[in-house]
Amino acid sequence: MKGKKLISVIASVLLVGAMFAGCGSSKTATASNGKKKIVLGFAQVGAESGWRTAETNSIKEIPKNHPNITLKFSDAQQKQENQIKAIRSFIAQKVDVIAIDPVVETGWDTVLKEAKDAKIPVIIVDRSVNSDQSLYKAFLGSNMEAEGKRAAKIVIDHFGKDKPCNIAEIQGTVGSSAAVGRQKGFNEAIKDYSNIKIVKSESGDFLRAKGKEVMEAFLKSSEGSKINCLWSHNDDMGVGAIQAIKEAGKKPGSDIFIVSVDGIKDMFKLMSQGESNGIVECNPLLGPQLADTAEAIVEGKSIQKFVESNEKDYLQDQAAAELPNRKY
Ligand code: GYE
Repeated sequence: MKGKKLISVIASVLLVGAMFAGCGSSKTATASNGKKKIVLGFAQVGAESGWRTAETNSIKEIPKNHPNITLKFSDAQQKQENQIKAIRSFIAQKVDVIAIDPVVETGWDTVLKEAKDAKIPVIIVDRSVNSDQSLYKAFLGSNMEAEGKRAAKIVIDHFGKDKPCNIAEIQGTVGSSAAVGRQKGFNEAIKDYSNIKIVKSESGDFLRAKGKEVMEAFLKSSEGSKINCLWSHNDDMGVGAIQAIKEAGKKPGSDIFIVSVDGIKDMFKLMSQGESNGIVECNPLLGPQLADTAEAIVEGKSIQKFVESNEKDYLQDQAAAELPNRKY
């Protein structure tokens, strides 16, 4: 009896060992918090804006609150080829989950298929891809088109149906879902207002310095003197443009009505000083959601495919009260 029991114990130990051996190293172990150990590779866009820094910080916080998660972080400096390289290296390292914040919408099919073939689940974060939805497990982020519509509503509420509104648009990174979606949503919302026109439009690549340069050129152009509204796809470019407006001897927030997206402290500060008019918030604090989703996938739990962020809009008279609450 005793001998048989011992043999069956040894057999089950061997069996369990064999089962784990097939699962790859990090999946075998449990962390101090009792959860499965996960290696998460995150392919970040770059460090182009205050929003991006806030998102990076939020994601880098993950291992503090989830000791079972090890983060491998890569910064692509706004170049898709660098992101693809990072993803391939995560695949080679056999990470458990890959998260991608894709700089542009197109060109991901091949590398997403490579991850799928390697049986590594992918989560798309913040910006979307236009690849087949079967190539990733979930998308966490904002509805960019809705953000464009929300920005347009602030402009429409101010100018109405009669006041002439000549808009200078500073676009984000060309081909990024954030720029494509925001532009589409905004243009759709203003199309029935013949008084509201986009007179200038150019990309500032979501960068503060480029936003300033682009606005300087707009103001110097032949349409410069009629611009009375600025629609900036992000706050940083708006902050740069405000500088250019002041240097051109105009008053931002009154001579030129200003709306931008993100909700960074710097823009709230300017708005509380009367130098901007509306902020469409876009939530960069995606770390906690990303961690929960990665865990759920690894544990085989069912997850929501599209998780949209919760966001608000702010007008000038709300800026001072909101400023101390801003987390980024
Ligand atoms: O608005 C901008 C950043 O993808 C939502 O990227 C993000 C955008 C954000 O550079 O500031």
